[in-house]
Amino acid sequence: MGNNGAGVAERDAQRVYSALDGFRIEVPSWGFANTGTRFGKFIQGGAATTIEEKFSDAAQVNALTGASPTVALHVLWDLPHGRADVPAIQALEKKYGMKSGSINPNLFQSAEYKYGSIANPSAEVRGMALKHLLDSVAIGQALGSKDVSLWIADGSNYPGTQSIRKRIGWMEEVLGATHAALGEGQRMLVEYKPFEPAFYHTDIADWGMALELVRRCGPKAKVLVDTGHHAQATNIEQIVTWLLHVKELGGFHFNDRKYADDDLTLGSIDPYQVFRIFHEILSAEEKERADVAFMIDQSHNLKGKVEAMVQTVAMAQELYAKAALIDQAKLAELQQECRLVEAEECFRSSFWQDVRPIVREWRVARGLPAEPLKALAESGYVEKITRERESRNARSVSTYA
Ligand code: AOS
Ligand code: ZN
Ligand code: ZN
Ligand code: ZN
Repeated sequence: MGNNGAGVAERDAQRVYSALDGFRIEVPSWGFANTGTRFGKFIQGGAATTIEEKFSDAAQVNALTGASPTVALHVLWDLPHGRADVPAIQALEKKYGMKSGSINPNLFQSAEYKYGSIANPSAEVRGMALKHLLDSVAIGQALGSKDVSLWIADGSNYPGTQSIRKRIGWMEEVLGATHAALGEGQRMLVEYKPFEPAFYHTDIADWGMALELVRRCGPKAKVLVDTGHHAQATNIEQIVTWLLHVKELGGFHFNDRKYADDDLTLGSIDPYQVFRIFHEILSAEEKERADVAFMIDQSHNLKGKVEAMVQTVAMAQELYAKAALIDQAKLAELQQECRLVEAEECFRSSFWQDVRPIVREWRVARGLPAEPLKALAESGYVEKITRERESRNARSVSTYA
């Protein structure tokens, strides 16, 4: 019995170690910047206002968790001069020991995009959107980053005001031309979202539309699942399983939500859902899951930016470790024999197992702090950046007043 217990503990530790050794999750540059809601922006003394500060914060998260060596960049906010900024970004990569991750074009902020970007009725505006996409592809190429990650905010607010059908054709054209420009090893990820900013129809509203578009584009286009971009009660892990099955899952934007696209901390509302998604990924074939990019897309307007990001990565590691504990062979057998209650117990007992001791051991074994959040507090990093950045952030408050 005692031996058996030790054997189980050993097996669990092995599963967790190998899962966490391979676990990477990208942090978003915009997650360190001042953000708010449509009602206003709350300025934080320690928020990053320059690309260097974002790299510094991301590097801090990586140093504490060992899981986030890449930072997602936003073309307009981080590379306002486009390709000309590439050498500066490369210098920051070197200085902070980080790599540029996904490149995120911005097709939603310019006044020209009022009626859409790649689905705008105006050929001129669509041309402008395409040019921005091609610039983004070139930036990705120059930085050696793999993914150009597209979120298309296009849509309309009232029935009958736009031709949904024509807009499909326009999107196909622009996305096809973007795909054609992708270099060796580059991909484009297409994100869907049911509403917001558009409230009647969004041009890429769900995974069916995204899947059809990426299939028409070609092999380098894949679907991106943002966990906050579904109608309530949607079975997200089922969508994930389908996308894995048809080999079109490119990656994730992880976050949690209570109501809509709330962009809250991963697992803060429904950790069981994250566990279920991780389970589907871990039970897929190695080659199916190899190319799935994990990214965080969160916006913390009340929590401290760096603390929230460390908390998120640590949470992701714990939930991934829990999913890795599932006895896949045993579960398959129980499912096959339709032993329902036993199958459910096998599944959920891994969710309820406290993996924190093993994860802590893994962190120490890999030369990382046992408690990333505690280590952050002890490091004084947040106080230091707040001192350094406070006055600049205070000035940005006055521009909002
Ligand atoms: C918007 O709702 C999407 O989730 C975007 O992925 C994301 O917030 C954006 O790409 C940041 O530019
Ligand atoms: Zn997103
Ligand atoms: Zn989201
Ligand atoms: Zn979103």
